[in-house]
Amino acid sequence: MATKQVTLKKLIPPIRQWEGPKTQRLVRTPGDFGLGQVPVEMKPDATTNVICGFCSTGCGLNIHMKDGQAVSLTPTTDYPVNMGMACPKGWEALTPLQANDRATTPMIREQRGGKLVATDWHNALTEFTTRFKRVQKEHGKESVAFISTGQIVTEEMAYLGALAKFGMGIKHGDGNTRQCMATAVVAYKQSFGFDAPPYTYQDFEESDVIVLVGSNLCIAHPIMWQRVERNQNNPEIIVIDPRKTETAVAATQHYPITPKSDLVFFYGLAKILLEKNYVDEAFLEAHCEGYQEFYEHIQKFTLDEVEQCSGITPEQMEYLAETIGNGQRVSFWWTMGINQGHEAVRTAQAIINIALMTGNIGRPGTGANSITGQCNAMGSRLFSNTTGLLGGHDFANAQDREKVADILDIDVSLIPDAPSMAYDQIVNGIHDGKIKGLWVIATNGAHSWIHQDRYKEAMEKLDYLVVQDMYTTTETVEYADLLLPAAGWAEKDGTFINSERRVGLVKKVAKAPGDALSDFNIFRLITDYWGCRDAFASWTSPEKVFQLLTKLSEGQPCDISGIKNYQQIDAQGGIQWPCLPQDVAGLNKDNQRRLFGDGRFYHTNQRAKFIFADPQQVAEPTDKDFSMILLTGRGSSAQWHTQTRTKKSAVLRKLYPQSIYVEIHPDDADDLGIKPNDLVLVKSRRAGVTATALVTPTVQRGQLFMPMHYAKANQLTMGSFDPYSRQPSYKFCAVAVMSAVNTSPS
Ligand SMILES: Nc1nc2c(c(=O)[nH]1)N[C@H]1C(S)=C(S)[C@@H](COP(=O)(O)OP(=O)(O)OC[C@H]3O[C@@H](n4cnc5c(=O)[nH]c(N)nc54)[C@H](O)[C@@H]3O)O[C@H]1N2
Ligand SMILES: Nc1nc2c(c(=O)[nH]1)N[C@H]1C(S)=C(S)[C@@H](COP(=O)(O)OP(=O)(O)OC[C@H]3O[C@@H](n4cnc5c(=O)[nH]c(N)nc54)[C@H](O)[C@@H]3O)O[C@H]1N2
Ligand code: SF4
Ligand SMILES: [Mo]
Repeated sequence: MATKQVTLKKLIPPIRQWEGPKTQRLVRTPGDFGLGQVPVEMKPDATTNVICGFCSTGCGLNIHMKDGQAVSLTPTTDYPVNMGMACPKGWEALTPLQANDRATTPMIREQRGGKLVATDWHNALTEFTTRFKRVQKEHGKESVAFISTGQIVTEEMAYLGALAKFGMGIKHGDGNTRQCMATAVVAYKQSFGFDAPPYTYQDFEESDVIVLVGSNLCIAHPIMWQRVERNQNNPEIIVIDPRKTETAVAATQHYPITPKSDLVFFYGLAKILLEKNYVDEAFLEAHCEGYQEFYEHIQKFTLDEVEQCSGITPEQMEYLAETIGNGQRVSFWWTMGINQGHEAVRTAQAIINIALMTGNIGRPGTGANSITGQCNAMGSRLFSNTTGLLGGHDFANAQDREKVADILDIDVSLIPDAPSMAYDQIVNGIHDGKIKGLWVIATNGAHSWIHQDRYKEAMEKLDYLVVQDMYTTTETVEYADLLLPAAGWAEKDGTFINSERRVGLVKKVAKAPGDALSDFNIFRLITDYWGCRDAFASWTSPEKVFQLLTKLSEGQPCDISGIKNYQQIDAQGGIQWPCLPQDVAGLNKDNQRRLFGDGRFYHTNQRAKFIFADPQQVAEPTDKDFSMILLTGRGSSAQWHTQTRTKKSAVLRKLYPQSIYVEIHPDDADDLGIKPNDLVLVKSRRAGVTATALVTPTVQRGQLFMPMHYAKANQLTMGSFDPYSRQPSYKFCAVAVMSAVNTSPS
């Protein structure tokens, strides 16, 4: 093993006090994991299909190898997701692997404020173990937590969640999927009885009416948008979004609603659908419950009230209702404009209710469809062992705990009997002194978490912070006491689950640089150093873990026990869940599956529930000092989140502005004396950020839009959360804007 030995200053407590394995060859070493080797079974000049590691669309990419190294890629033509298409990020996916800020060796910060210095894996993992164990000893086991991700393979996130909770005695762990999908998870569980997005992408092509709510598909899911474009039914495409986004421009109807008026809007819509007799009584009768109560609830949402609240006129609402009511196959899709709100779960359910009452579910071209975000958000929802127990199980359910303990061959007492604290509660826990140690894996919270300064203060308060990432320069790494260098996408094996529930394969086609290891192998090493190898005896390779996960899924709605190995997934072009053994024979005929074709939902009475509530005010309404609404979200198809990967590509960098900008309506700009490209100061109650003004009517008067890809955007946002999903409300806070022509950019 190549090691850069550094003289470690007195690390407290000294390494010899560590209570881990005591044998001579203590543990497996990175060399045991084939560090830097390409898989033996891959021919050195082969072309092989892997799933893209950016968004949840899950496109297939053909990787072309030369001398055992990935040299280029092209979108896979016969993959049922993308059919030969890819967006700019996909085309450039190999480039970020070559960046010169890749973490190539573990790094330790000997003192706060000092530099990270290179060390070897043995020192790093001894430190990891000693420090976290010490925190647990001094402050209780629950004082160490982890924050994970929707961007590593399912096998890795399952290993992480299991290792942390069953091996290290960590009770609290959450992921960046909290920022993203938590609302859809809770909405589906309550309405359908399980977290089950019902659609297949073919539905984009089979609808005659497509309703996109708070979703900028052209930018955020460009290849899903391509699927819409392939629709031969000349569909009505309806966009409900405060901004005239790229998607809204391409739509046939755009309803520019006032931000966060969705709940009133959809209740009002439900009322006119009812009045116009567009209700599918037979479906309600056979497959739903709670409709009568819902019927009474929506009576108070008159069209006048809808107009007052959302800005959409009664005539527009009638037209929308008629389009939906007359549609034969209407599909409803939502993303972050809904999930990231103060009453997000009830809003998502308001969309679900409309699909149910019009009978638009379970048939081709229909559905109440939450689009996921990250490449493996769906994997993390089912298998990360954070909010839910492995395999879509429930920590609080004794039978579920028994089942999981039995399959994993561990003592059931190792499984916590309650779900973990949510991300925001972990951050609060740090502020309150309850959480003292944090392990962050494949997420960059110091850029992406809401109310950033408060997050950064929390990082400073920790006794010990470990960050596991591909790069040395992320905003979160700046706070790390220890950096564990991770291999990235295409440098390791495993599976992702995409938005339409398709399990797809990721393969090692490139060597990770230096001593970087796959997250999977890092977890294996930690298993040894922590001293809990017995509980993980069968967790020896990603494929073995995958097989464990298929067993864990048995009997669940997400049952994938029909999938026996990776080769089957590869041969099939991905496999959607559920996939029971008896489904396998039919797979070749139709590689598309949607849920609820039989009208049976996952509640014990098999009925879908109507769930609703009275609308609530946003946490921070505008006032005279902060009179404008700040919206945030995706800026371009070439930028990915906190940009640790996409900014490494010269090609992608040409496709978006390099410095932070804010969209402002021309009339507001006029009133404020702001000209295009002027510097402006955007102020919220939390911070002031200088940005370039992009004067454009894509935003409405009184509203601003700032892309999340620039680190400062989240200095402005306010920590408000949906009460059920605890997902942050990134898409609303009150700000003021003023010219800052004479100030230099911040
Ligand atoms: N290029 C690119 N693609 C990505 C990502 C990326 O970073 N870059 N990230 C991926 C991830 S993880 C995710 S979660 C998805 C996100 O995908 P999207 O949700 O489509 O993207 P956003 O831009 O965050 O938000 C969508 C829209 O919500 C609107 N909106 C704001 N407030 C409201 C409101 O109150 N009501 C309604 N109806 N709409 C509102 C915004 O104007 C915005 O146009 O994208 C994925 N794809
Ligand atoms: N204002 C505002 N903020 C937002 C949003 C918004 O709309 N507005 N959207 C939110 C949403 S939906 C999301 S999903 C989050 C995303 O927020 P983050 O998860 O913080 O964003 P990423 O940049 O994707 O961070 C992923 C990190 O993992 C690292 N990484 C990549 N691959 C690997 C790997 O294989 N192993 C390891 N160990 N590390 C790896 C990357 O280098 C990067 O540092 O942002 C949220 N923040
Ligand atoms: S649409 Fe998403 S999955 Fe497809 S190539 Fe682009 S980033 Fe990758
Ligand atoms: Mo997301």
